[in-house]
Amino acid sequence: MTTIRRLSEFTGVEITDVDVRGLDDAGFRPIYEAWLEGGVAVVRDQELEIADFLHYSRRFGHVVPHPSKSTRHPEHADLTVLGIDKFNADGTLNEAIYKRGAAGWHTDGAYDEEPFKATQLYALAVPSRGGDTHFASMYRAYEVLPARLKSLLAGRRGAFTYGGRSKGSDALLDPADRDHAPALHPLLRTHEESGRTSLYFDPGKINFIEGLSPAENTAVIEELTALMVPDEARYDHAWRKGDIVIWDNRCMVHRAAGDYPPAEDRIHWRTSIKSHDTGTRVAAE
Ligand SMILES: O=C(O)CCC(=O)C(=O)O
Ligand SMILES: [Fe+2]
Repeated sequence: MTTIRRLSEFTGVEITDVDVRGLDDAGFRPIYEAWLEGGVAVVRDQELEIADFLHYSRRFGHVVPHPSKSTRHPEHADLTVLGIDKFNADGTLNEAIYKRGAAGWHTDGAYDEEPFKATQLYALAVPSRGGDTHFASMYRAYEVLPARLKSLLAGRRGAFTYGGRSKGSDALLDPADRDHAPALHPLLRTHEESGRTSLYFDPGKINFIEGLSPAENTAVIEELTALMVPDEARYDHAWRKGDIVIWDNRCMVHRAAGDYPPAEDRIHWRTSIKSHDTGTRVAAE
């Protein structure tokens, strides 16, 4: 009998006593509903082959190839492999691989007109210490946002690109896939399934907020970066081998801790999931 419990007040649910390979629609429904409610769902103790993981991922939406072609699985374009090829030919650590997702709080795919609905990871190898993934509810961020910022952001869109305002942060993209026009998204976002409002902000991908002067932009982006994650909105996930973790990019932010011993393996399969079958803009060559 599937067991579901909350992991923290605002973020995360844990699901145990289930084998996702054998789920029918009735068995999946409570998992999906708990995920919508908690924003992050952790399913423990799974033993999956690639086909099982892809099949289970497709229950949440359309699995699409991620624009970072260099880290796709060679036989399955829909699958990214995180944490392999971590060392360069000269033995130095490849920081873009090791620190992937660790530059700061972010939401996956904000650079796309249709950002990823969800991202799902499956843990194949877990280091002896460190390597957590941190999550935070942007519903909660919105709730406690100062009224001044709520009214400033209401009706405004942010302009997002893969590399944002800093140079070099698109190192995992092929050169031809860089420099796309920004995608515009409302900064206060209504979730299409829950109907709830969240903050939608990504400090590493935002370029500017519509209608603000350059000085106001810098000030507001810095202020949002500083306050977007209230302590109580967080859930830090300590990985166990066999965990499946899925997060809702529409209302959650996350980051990798990026702090595990580099000589150890930390390997995940990852799927990137959209609501609609549009593919990713930069991947649609
Ligand atoms: O490896 C992690 O903990 C998260 C990496 C990340 O940000 C992602 O896969 O989107
Ligand atoms: Fe990410």
